[in-house]
Amino acid sequence: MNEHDSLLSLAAAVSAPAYVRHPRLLAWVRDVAALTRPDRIVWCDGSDDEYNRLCTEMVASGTMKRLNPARRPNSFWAASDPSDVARVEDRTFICSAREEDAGPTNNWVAPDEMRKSMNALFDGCMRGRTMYVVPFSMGPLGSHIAHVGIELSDSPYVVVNMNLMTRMGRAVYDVLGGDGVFVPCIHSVGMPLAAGQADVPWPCNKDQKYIVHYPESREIWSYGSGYGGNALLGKKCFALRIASVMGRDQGWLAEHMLILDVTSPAGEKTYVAAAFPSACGKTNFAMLIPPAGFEGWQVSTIGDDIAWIKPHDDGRFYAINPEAGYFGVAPGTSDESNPNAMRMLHANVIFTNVALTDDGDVWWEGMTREPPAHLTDWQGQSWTPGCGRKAAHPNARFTVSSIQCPSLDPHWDSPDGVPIGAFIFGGRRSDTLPLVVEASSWEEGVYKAATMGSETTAAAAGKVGEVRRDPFAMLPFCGYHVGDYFDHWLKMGKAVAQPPRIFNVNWFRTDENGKFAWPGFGQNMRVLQWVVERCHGRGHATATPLGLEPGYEDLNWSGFDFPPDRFAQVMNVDYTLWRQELAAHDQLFAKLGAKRPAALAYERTQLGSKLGL
Ligand code: TSX
Ligand code: MN
Repeated sequence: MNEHDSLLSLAAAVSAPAYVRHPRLLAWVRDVAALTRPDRIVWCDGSDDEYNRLCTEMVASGTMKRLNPARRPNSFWAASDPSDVARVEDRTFICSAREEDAGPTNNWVAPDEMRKSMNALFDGCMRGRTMYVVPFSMGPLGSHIAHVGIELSDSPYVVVNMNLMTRMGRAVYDVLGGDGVFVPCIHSVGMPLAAGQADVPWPCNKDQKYIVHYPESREIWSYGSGYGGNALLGKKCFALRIASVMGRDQGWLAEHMLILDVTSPAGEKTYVAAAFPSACGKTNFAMLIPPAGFEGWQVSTIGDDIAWIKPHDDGRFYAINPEAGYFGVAPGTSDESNPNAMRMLHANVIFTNVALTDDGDVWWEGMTREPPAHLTDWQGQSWTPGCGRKAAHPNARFTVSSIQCPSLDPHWDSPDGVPIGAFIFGGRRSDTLPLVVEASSWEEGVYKAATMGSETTAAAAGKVGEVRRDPFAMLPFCGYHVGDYFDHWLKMGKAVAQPPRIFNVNWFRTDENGKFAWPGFGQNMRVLQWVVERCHGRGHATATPLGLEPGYEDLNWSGFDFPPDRFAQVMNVDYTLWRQELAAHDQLFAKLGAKRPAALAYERTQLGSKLGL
């Protein structure tokens, strides 16, 4: 057989459309189908017809409900199995050849051993189901910063979510051509159907879940869950865990960061990338609306979760948002916390694990001050305000395409990316960290990002108020040894002539009564303006032991009454607390052993002596 004929017979064997001309991809699909035994293979083209057809099928099968078109046009409600409501960090594995390359923050299993387990689990696991072939680009199609993935999944819910969250569809095959590189992503809900066996609304495997990454061969295998980051493999698995390894090897950064633009009244644009741990309101910050006193200022959104950042010839870093949609936490989202998000959710949304109103709309805790008098909760039970249960699951989500975001930046889809002026690292700390501080050097900024932490809230596991270290907000997402990751960041500061300035922020300082001392939300614009001014060599700062800080007069208080003594409170540094804080840093670095970069050991010594501790 000649090459053309063998391509045709390979394509015929897996019923591929003629526009797929990639022998390695076809052979991989054939091999996965031979292992998992789906009843049929469907090649997804990303069209609206396909999206509508799959949603209609899922309504018929009971996986989704169509919301009242008068209230929430073209939108759907899905409820997961109660055992499948979040990412499963203890079931997430980095299977590098050497255990040392996974490091102390990841679960590791030897790749050979894991492949044996995966081959056994995936053997026949798609029986009775359809295997969808989902081509997607993380980043603008054909961008030099973007990368392609193909997800094979037996979940139609995954397909429609990938349609909203990524650049998904037929055009990806044009980018791939006959031998382009793609990250193979295999996903199964892990619940094969015997002949005649009825399906359930949310198939998953209650007993076995595995989220497996092979960093050297850049493959993802996910089993047993249909939810979020466990199943939409372009997001945390590819765009963070696998991409962080690609970035280490190729000289770029894959980060858990939002990207926003600040445009001044004079039209000066400054792009900012910011990392926050969970429960800090990242999506709210990405869609911030400047408050009274900031007439003529504009904040626009490039992304709310992930940034891929590359050094550029002009001496700056350029960043893209690899995603094309938002998979956001619904509870807490309201006209007060995030009006842009509420407008974005008016139509064309998939809601998962929120409550249903009696007139076929959605509701979640924090959406309105007064809850409706009656709801159907996320588990389908009748709900009234006094019943003692939450109506929506705390990790309930919306899935929506970026193009619906009212504050979307005009350059959000630019293949070149946007030039980054500042990095911001945030945390949730009731004390210890001031409202804002600028690092005096790249190395000092890396030290602070490496040691950042967040106090746990009711939504997270563990004791409330406990500080959990979350370096760069990447703890669950770094695909290699976190000590090597710090080292990579130190090196990247030298990859560009003008590295961005690095800032730390903390919106969550409390007063003597335990109440939030900073109003947050839109008022964070005052901090953001100071950050932007500093990036342009303007704006005043004073050197302190923790870094460069604004004085009261250095922030713009126009349109807002916030007296100097309250500002002093949110900027206050308590040296007694810092003794404990430094001890906690030392504990963190002790876990790195020989992988602790010398530059960070130096920064620790400097900080201790500046604080006199
Ligand atoms: O998202 C938040 N941001 C960033 C907004 C751009 N949240 C919500 C966090 C949970 C996801 C915040 N919560 C922020 C914040 O800046 N600050 C706070 C704390 C806070 C909560 C309520 C008030 C004030 C501060 N309310 C009143 O002062 C009335
Ligand atoms: Mn995230």
